[in-house]
Amino acid sequence: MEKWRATSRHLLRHFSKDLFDRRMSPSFGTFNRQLSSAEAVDLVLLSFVSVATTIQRNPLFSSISSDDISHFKEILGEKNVIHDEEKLVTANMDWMRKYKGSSKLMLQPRSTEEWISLSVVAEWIDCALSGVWPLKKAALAFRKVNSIYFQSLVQSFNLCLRISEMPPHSLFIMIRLFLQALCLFASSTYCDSDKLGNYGTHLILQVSQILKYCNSRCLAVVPQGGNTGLVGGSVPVFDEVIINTSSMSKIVSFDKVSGILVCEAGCILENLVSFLDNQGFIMPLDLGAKGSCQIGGNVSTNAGGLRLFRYGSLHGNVLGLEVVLANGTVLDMLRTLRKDNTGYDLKHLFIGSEGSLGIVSKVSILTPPKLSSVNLAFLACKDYSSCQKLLLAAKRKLGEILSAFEFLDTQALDLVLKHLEGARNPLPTSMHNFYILMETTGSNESYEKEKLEAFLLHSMEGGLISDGVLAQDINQASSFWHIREGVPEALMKAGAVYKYDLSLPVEKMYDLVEEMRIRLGPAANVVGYGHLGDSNLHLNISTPQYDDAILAQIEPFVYEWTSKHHGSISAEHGLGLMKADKIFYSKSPETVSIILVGSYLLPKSLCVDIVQLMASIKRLLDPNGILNPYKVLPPFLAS
Ligand code: FAD
Ligand code: 2HG
Ligand code: ZN
Repeated sequence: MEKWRATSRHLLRHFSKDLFDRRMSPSFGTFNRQLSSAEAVDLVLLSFVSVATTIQRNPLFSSISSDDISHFKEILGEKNVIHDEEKLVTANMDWMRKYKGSSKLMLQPRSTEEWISLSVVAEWIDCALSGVWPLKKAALAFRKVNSIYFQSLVQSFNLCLRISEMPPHSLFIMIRLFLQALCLFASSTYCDSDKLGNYGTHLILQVSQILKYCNSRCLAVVPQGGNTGLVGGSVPVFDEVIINTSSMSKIVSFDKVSGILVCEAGCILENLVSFLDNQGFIMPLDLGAKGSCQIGGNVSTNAGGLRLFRYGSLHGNVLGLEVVLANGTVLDMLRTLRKDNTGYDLKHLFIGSEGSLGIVSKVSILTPPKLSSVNLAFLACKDYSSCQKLLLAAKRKLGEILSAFEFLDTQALDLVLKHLEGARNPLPTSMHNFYILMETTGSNESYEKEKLEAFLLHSMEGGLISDGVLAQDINQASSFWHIREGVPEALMKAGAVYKYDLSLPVEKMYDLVEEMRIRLGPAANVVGYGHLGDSNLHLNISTPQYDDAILAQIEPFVYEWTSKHHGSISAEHGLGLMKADKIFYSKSPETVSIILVGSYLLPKSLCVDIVQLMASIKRLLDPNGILNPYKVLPPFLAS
C-alpha cells in the first residue's frame, strides 16, 4: 500500500497525446519485419514435419504449367508473377516456421498508376460485348507491339499509326479497342472516382481474371496478406498458387466527418494507423503484428487484438467489403453506411472466413476519433482470483474510459525478459504471479487521472493489486506494451511452441493453464496470457523441440476441456490448417445424439448441423473448392 502510494505519487503523470503517438510509431511494432530468404532457409531446419504429410493432396487440382505462367504474365506483367524458388521460400512458410508448403508460383495483383493493360481492356470489352469480337486475341497481338501498357495517349496514337500494316479486320478491332481505352481514360479522369474505382478497376479485374482462370483450370489458391497468421492458414499446404495482396495497398478515401476509411486489402495495419493519426483518428483494432499484417488479412481472420475490448469486433466496425469469388465474379458490398438493413448482410460471411470463400480486395471501415488522454498502468496481482476481481471492479468504476485489460502470468514475463531485447521488468523488486496492463482512454485529462488514481489506490488497499506503476511518459508506456506484445516473439525465440487461442469463461480460464502444468510436468513451460477483458486466453506451451509425445498429452485434452466448459477453440486466430478438423469441438459435435441448447436437451436430429451448413455455403460459393483448400473446414466436407 505504502509502496503504491510512493510509486504513484512519484510516477503518476499524465502523458496522453504523446503516449498515443509513441504507441503507434512504426519503430514500436514488435513484429515489424519480413524474413529474408536467407533467414528463411535456415529456419526450415527448425520447422517440424509439414502437416501435409497427414493430408492428401486433392487429386482434382491441376498442377501449374508453363502455359499457366505465361497466362498470368499476360494479366499481371512479368514482375508480378513470381516463380523463382528462392523468392518463394518466405511465402511458403508461416511466421511460426511451423507450416511449410511447396508452392511454385506467387501472384501479386498490383494497384497501379500505369495505364490500363490491354488484356484488361480486352476483358472489359469482352464482357460488354459478350464475346462478339475475338477482342482478347487482338488485344494480345496489339500488346506485343505496345510492350504491355499504354504509356500515354500520344504513344497509343503512334501505335495506331504503326498498325496500318495489319489486315483490315484486325485494324477495325484495334480501332474499337483504342476507342474503348479512350473511354476508360475519360471516365476515370472525369467521373466520380469512388464509383469507378479508378485504378482500382484495373486491380479488381486482375484479381477477377486470376481467379476466373484458376477456377477454370482447377488450380488451388491460397490468399496471403502479411503472412502473420498463427494457424497455418496463410501458406500453401501443397502447391497451391499464392495470391499475395501486398501490392494492393492504396487508400481509396477517408471521410473526416464520419471517420469512414475505404482502402485496398493489402494496406499494412500500421500504415493505416499512421495515415489516420494525421487525420485525428485511430484504427478500431491493434495487434502486435501491426507492422506486417494487412487489413484484408485482419478482416479475413476477424482479428481481435488489444482494442476489441473498447471498440468491439470487426463484425461491428467493417461497413463494407469488395470480394472476388472463386469464379472471378465480383461481390460489391463496399458500402459506407452505418445502417443498412436491406436483406441479409452478406459481408459477414467473409469476415473471419480465412480466405475460404473469396478474396477480399477492398474494405470500408469505421474508425473512431483519436482521444487526447491515455493512461497505462502495469500492475501486479498475487493470484488469478485478484485479476478477475480487478477486471470486474475496473469495468464498474472506470467503464466509460477503460480501453484495454490484458494479462500475463509470471512465466510469460520471464520469457520476455529473457528473450526480448531491451525488455525490462517495470516492477523489478519482486516477482509476482500475475501482471495486468490496464489502459484508460478519454478526453478529460484531469478527471480521468483523478478517477484512475483513486481506483488504483482503492484496489491496492483492498488487496487486489500487490504492486503497480503508472507510465509516466511515452517511453515507459511503450516499454510496458512492448512486454505484452512481445510475448509471442519471446515464445518463438524460446524454441518450439504449441499455441491455443481459447475463449473461456473468465473464472475458469486459468484452471486450464494450471491443469496443463500438472499434466505436462517439467517437460514443458506452460504459459498463460491474453485479452482478459475479452475472456480470451492464449495458452502457449513451450518446449525445446517439437515432440509428438508432448502433443499427444496436450491434444485432444485441451479441446475437450474447452468444449466441456462451453468455450471456443478459436477466439481470434481462426481455424486455418491447424484446427480445420477440430471445428466439431466448438460447433455441431459429431458424435452426440443429444444436444444441450441453452438449458434444454434436444435430439440432434432436430437441430441444424452448423458445420454442414457452413460446408454448403462453401460449396455454393466455391464449387471446385479452389480457395484455401484443407483450411477452416474438414477437407472431406469442403469439396
Ligand atoms: P495472413 O496471415 O496473410 O492470412 C491470414 C488468413 O487470412 C489466411 O487464411 C489467408 O488465406 C487469409 N487472407 C489474407 N488476406 C486475405 C484477403 N485479402 N482475402 C481473403 N483472405 C485473406 N491475431 C489476433 O486476432 N489478435 C492479436 O492480438 C494478434 N497478435 C499477433 C501478434 C503477433 C506477433 C503475430 C505474429 C500474430 C498475431 N495475430 C493476432 C495473428 C495475425 O496477425 C492476425 O490473424 C492477422 O489478422 C493476420 O493478418 P495477415 O495480413 O498477416 O494475414
Ligand atoms: C496476442 O494476443 C496474439 O499476443 C498472439 O494474439 C497470441 O501467440 C499467441 O498465442
Ligand atoms: Zn491475442
